[in-house]
Amino acid sequence: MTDNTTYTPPSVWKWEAENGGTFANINRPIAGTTHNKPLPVGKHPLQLYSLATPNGVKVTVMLEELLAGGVAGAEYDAWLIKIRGGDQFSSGFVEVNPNSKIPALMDHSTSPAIRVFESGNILLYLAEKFGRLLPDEPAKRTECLSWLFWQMGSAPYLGGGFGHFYAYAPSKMAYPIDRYTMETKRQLDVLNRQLADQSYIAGDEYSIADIAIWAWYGQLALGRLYDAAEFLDVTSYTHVTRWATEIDDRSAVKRGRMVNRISGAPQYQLHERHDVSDFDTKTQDKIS
Ligand SMILES: N[C@@H](CCC(=O)N[C@@H](CS)C(=O)NCC(=O)O)C(=O)O
Repeated sequence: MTDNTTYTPPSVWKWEAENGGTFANINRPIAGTTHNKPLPVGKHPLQLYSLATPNGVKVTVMLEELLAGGVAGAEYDAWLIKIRGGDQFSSGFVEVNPNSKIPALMDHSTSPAIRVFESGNILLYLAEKFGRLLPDEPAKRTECLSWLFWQMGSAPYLGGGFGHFYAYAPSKMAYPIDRYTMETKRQLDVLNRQLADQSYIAGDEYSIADIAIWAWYGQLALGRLYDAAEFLDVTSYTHVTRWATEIDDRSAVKRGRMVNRISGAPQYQLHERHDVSDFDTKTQDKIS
């Protein structure tokens, strides 16, 4: 295996604003704000600032699951953050998440309001706040959290590694694609073995571990990420496919996937969600 370009790193790396590839225009080696703009605040206690990427979908699925389970306190406003336009670098967004990544949540039901960032922590925060989707019993709770943290540690190899080099890099390079394909397939095999003789990731109960892992690996198995289903032979992971399909059929998951979505079929794009009726009246097919 050879690559046709080689690179000798300089003694000190310097930022060249455009390094090529998708997202090159928003990648920066510095943190902080690029412009002053406060975030909007709606009528509900929970204010979500997000986009329907896998990390964003985790939170909207969680909120829709809570609402479907009768938790009225989980009503939320979901505001759209267009990351390709740099909304994550506004002063308002950086106040909620100094890391400038979606999703970010404000809980205004407390005084002072609480900011929550990192999708895994948002799931944990909501699960603890409302006493749902996280088992109480210590062994089961720890198993669930082990898998939640597994997802947070593993998905960067799938998204930032495999997805970046397979789908977004300006040219296809064998070395990183092989490296991250190997790891992605290993991760799918970890999940496949885990799901071989139990219904859900952390046992027999649907939990935040399923929500987090489904958003990445479930959607990968369903052929929705990076146009890579055939390349990764995702259907060979039969237990993952069974589990992914079952979760995909949940009505809260169908709703959660629509929130803050700005691509795909217009009837499944709900750019902002401020009320449950928005699913019927404010999708892009109805308002554009
Ligand atoms: N570990 C973070 C990752 C969040 C993340 O990577 N968000 C991406 C979209 S999926 C983002 O906001 N990217 C914007 C940027 O990199 O500037 C989480 O799980 O919340």
